[in-house]
Amino acid sequence: MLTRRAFAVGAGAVASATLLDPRFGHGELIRAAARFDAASQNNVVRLSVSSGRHEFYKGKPTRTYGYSAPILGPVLRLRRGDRVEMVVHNAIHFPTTVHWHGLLVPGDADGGPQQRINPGATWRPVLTVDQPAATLWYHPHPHHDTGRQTYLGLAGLIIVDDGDDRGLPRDYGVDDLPLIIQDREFDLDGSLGYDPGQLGVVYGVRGDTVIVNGAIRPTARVPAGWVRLRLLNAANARNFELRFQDRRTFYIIASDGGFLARPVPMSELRISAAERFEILVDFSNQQSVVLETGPDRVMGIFGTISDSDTYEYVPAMRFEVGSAATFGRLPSELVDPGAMDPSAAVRRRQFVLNNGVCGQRTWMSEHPDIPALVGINGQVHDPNRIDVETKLGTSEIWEIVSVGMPHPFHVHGAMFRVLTLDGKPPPEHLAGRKDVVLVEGKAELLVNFTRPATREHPFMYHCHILEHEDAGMMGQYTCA
Ligand SMILES: [Cu+2]
Repeated sequence: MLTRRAFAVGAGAVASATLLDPRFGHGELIRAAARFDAASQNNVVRLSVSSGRHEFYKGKPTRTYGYSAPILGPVLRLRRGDRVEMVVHNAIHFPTTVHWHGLLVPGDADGGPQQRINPGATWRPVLTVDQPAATLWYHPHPHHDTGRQTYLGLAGLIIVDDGDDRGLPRDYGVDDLPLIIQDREFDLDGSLGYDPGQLGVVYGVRGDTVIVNGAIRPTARVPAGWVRLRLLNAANARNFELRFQDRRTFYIIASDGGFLARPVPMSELRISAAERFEILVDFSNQQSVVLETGPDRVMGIFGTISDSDTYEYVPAMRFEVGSAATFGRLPSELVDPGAMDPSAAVRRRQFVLNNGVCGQRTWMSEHPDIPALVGINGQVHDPNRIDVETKLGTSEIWEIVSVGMPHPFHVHGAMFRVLTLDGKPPPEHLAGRKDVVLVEGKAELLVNFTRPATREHPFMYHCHILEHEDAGMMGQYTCA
């Protein structure tokens, strides 16, 4: 019988995380991933947006933000079919919002910039969970302050469980591990500050240190069998290029919106800002292995990840393998994604994502401190302007064009399928249901509108480089 035990071991897993190298900080791998099982709390989940202190480097605590934690937040497990009341209290000194990224809920529950939670206030949306199993996340979305609040620690994972585990690993904290991957730049005293500067606004804020679940180069102990990793890129801007140091093959089983048609073998995976992938990794050879990331290739010299400005790969974390195998089988099929039918689209729209590099046309940013030059279709975000009106229950083809540099494009309140990337069909691991995609040149997306949004509470679409979003590379749409 399947029991809650599968999701009840998060706390115990803290002890299993160990240190790779004391110079590189703590190995508190699972600390940030304590889990709230909504159903076990009568589907009332309380989150406190709070400030705290966290030691990325031992003995050098720094100011951070977290959801009911010093940094990051609990993994929220929600069950399909449930109605979950979220009770979100803002205990920091700045207005915030909480956006349920990838969760298909109406605009008035989505947590966009309109759902401002002032300091001391509490927001109580009720979320009706009705979508296939998927790995989603939550993060702040306030006007002009999303980059800073996320950088200082606000992000957490959501697991939607639809009751069919498809025989996949699901022993949370043991063979089913969430990995929230980010990059940060620390001062010499181990402190974390957020100061985008002009370069950070143009290219997005990047750091030379990879953190996983809020820890620098942590270690996870895993059983000698197949292990499921739920990867989230929660960086402000960086695309990670992930591979195992021994170049082993792993299998992508799910992307943003849920399972792929079948496991897709790969040995290197690019994961863009806000994207999620679930992968299966075989540890049955019992060899310890390092997960590493390369430079952000699409960013040229601005994409290096090590402090020596090289194009080398750097370690993100390490896996140590125990002896007990738990799960021993790779499924051949996962889910039928259904056919894509672009001919059903009721209209086509184009969105040109501009930023001011490479001699592009410039205009004033909405951001008071930033003379930056970003927008969509020549306009910076205006909260009083509805950019697009869609019809509930229809599909549209959205053509996204990146100018100046590649942009990860995200749509709230809807899932899409990628029809083409630069005129070609997408690779298999990008062919499932998604809510964010890195657009290097041009992409065509078939967007399916299934949730309503009013003029008072519209859905957003935007670049998920948070400094671009804060500076106005964002629009909003209604759905009725
Ligand atoms: Cu962008």
